[in-house]
Amino acid sequence: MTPEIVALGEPLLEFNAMESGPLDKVDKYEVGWGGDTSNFAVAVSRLGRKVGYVCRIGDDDFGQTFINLWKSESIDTKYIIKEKDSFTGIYFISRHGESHQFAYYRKDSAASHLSPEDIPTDYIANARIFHTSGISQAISESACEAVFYAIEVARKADVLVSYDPNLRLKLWDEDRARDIVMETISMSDFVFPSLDDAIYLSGLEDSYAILEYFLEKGPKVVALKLGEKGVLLGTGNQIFQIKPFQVDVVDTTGAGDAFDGGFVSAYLQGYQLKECAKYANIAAALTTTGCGAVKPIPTKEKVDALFLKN
Ligand code: KDG
Repeated sequence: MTPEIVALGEPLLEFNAMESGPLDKVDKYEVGWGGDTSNFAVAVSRLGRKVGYVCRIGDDDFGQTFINLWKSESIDTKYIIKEKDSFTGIYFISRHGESHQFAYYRKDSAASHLSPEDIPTDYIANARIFHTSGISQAISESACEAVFYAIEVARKADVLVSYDPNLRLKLWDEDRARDIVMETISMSDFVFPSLDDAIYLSGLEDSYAILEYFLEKGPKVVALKLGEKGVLLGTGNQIFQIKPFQVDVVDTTGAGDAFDGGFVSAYLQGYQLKECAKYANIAAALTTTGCGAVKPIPTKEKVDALFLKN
């Protein structure tokens, strides 16, 4: 049976430096899981919705830890392809206080070999929401084609398309990135850019102007993630300001992915769009209270309780 949400992208094993500073000075890392769309799938599942993940992984131990993670998180793994003689990508996080930078080891990874032939068309066509990201498009040309093909399948079947531009300019050429991301935004229903990505893509500074710029391209909903300033939500004819949810921030990795997962989960629970943004904002804030992309993603019980109180 198809889950209500299907996500497509690249999982990456995470090595998070346990001390601030450059990686040549670090001698302790915490190992965790990452990859924006896999983080999204974990968030959706912890928030009580059924989700399936589509990707390629290597036939290595790191690929196996992902299978173990997804199974333990009740994420459907039916369309995970284990590629023989290939590897699962990894990244290191160097920490600078609350902020961080990624060093990737992913070129030619199994996930970068994704292509349109890997896309399970019926699986996506029978879902309610399909989610993907700019990172999934950046990793290779064939993966980018796979993303566009999956979006077309979703659109033809009236499945909502959810998209996080997640610009990683280390991974692809800037002009190509801008063209592809803007084209994808125009094909999506829900778009979840961070403020930095939105400023870069639009060339604008003002959040309201940015929102208008994106909404004119066609999406039904744009939630501009403003980090410590909360969220600005545009829905075609209305704009809502969602105030930040105060927490003690430890590590912001994965917070944007948890936001996306929180939004679509709340949407499927039947919440109004403004409530979805508020719910997502809480899920994202809680994700910053621990180290790593996946470990701190909260459960439905935790987010529900805070949502009802605030
Ligand atoms: O949002 C967190 C992700 O950026 C992280 O898990 C790594 O997917 C990742 C990437 O490609 O940057």
